[in-house]
Amino acid sequence: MASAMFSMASAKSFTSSVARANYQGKLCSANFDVSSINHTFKKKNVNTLYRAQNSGGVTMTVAVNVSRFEGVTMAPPDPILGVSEAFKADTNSMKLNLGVGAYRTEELQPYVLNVVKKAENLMLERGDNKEYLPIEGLAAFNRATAELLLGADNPVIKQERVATVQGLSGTGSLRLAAAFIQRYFPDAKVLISSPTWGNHKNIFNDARVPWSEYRYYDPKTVGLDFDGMISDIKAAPNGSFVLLHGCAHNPTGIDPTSEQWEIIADVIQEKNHIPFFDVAYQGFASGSLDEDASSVRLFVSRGMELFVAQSYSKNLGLYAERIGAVNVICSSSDAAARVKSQLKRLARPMYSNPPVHGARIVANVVGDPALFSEWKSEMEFMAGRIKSVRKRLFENLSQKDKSGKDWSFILKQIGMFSFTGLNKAQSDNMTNKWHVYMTKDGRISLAGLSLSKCEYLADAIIDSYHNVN
Ligand code: KET
Repeated sequence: MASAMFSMASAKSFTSSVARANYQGKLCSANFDVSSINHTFKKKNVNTLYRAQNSGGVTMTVAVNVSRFEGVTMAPPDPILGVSEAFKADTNSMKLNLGVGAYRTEELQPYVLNVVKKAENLMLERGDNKEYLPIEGLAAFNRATAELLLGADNPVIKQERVATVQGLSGTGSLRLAAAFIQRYFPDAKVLISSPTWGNHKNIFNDARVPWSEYRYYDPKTVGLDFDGMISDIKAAPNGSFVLLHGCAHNPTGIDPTSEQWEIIADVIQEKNHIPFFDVAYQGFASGSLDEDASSVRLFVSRGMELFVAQSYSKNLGLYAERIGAVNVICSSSDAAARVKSQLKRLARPMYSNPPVHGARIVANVVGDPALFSEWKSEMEFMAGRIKSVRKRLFENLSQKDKSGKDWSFILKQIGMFSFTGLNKAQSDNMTNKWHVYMTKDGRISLAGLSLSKCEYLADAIIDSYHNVN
């Protein structure tokens, strides 16, 4: 017992005794020598108070400094965001952070888009206020985000069949949709790809939505296990939710072809499943906003009802603004109105209403033709830089690795990441020996790599691949 506190001034005169402590919810006895006690009498420090009858006829009140949180275990570091924490603590000058999917410049510095700065200046000039937003978010943002996703001319927008609610970026939007599923489809499960972005499982677990996996990645071909995917989606109970990455699948960087998307849509329709798209990289896969939304638009054009969670972390670099949206495309405007009302009802006790700053930035950029076209060029530039380091890494690996291993899978993958195929021990070697920080599933973020570091990274990968089992 490290310390104990007496709650009454006269306690100083006590010299002995037995205190009772409430430890992990149970009463237990503890013997201690009062002379060793830290005499702290401030009431605010007292967290466990007991009145003990002293045999000498004096009543004392003893406080024992045992935390109520003894039963709380230490959570492991987050598999993705924890990597950045470890990176910060490393003092080696060669260190590289390829963990989190966050865009860096060629100088490996964070990047604030010019269009974001321009939009922020406009907001300052206008003197926009900081009043609460409505629960569903900023109307101009909700309109802009649905149009960006579906295309401004999409009939479902004109027919008011889209329930859009501003969310706390991609994660918060997924979480809100998961809460909706839990409330209105309590018997349904969600199918998620194997592998997937690490946080998907946490989101559905916390929302108490059961999930299972469908095959997606085939390590033998380092490509899509399309047959496995289709048969797992077919085998799931009718009316399941199928979580799909709209583009730039994380972590594999492998997307279905447009022919394969058609077949996936066929099977989902046959099974009466509900597609649930996670669109976190629109514009980042191909450099084109429209092309990267084509998977979602295909399902919509077939008249299906579906969920889409959107994020502006990557494509507008608004990571810390937490701006995104949930869109539910419904078969009637009446259903959309009801769904929206219930999404609002779920949001209100969770976070009340969303933050305004990022929403205004998106609305300003998308709503102004000049800023919109500048954004597209900046996005193309960012996507282009990632493609150029992807190519350079492939060239360095192919030149340096004399084993004849085919590294061309790196060129076939798209988006921010490369799924290297390195296992956990090999990924540990990348970090421990080479100071290359990455997730333990073998994913590297090419958005955190510069052309000048490709050679060093190739050496690290070759060493880890060939010398570690
Ligand atoms: N979906 C996917 C597929 C995704 O990769 C991310 C983020 C998100 C949603 C959520 O992003 P948000 O900032 O909440 O809009 N992925 C990167 C960052 C993270 O793990 O939070 C990553 O994989 O590195």
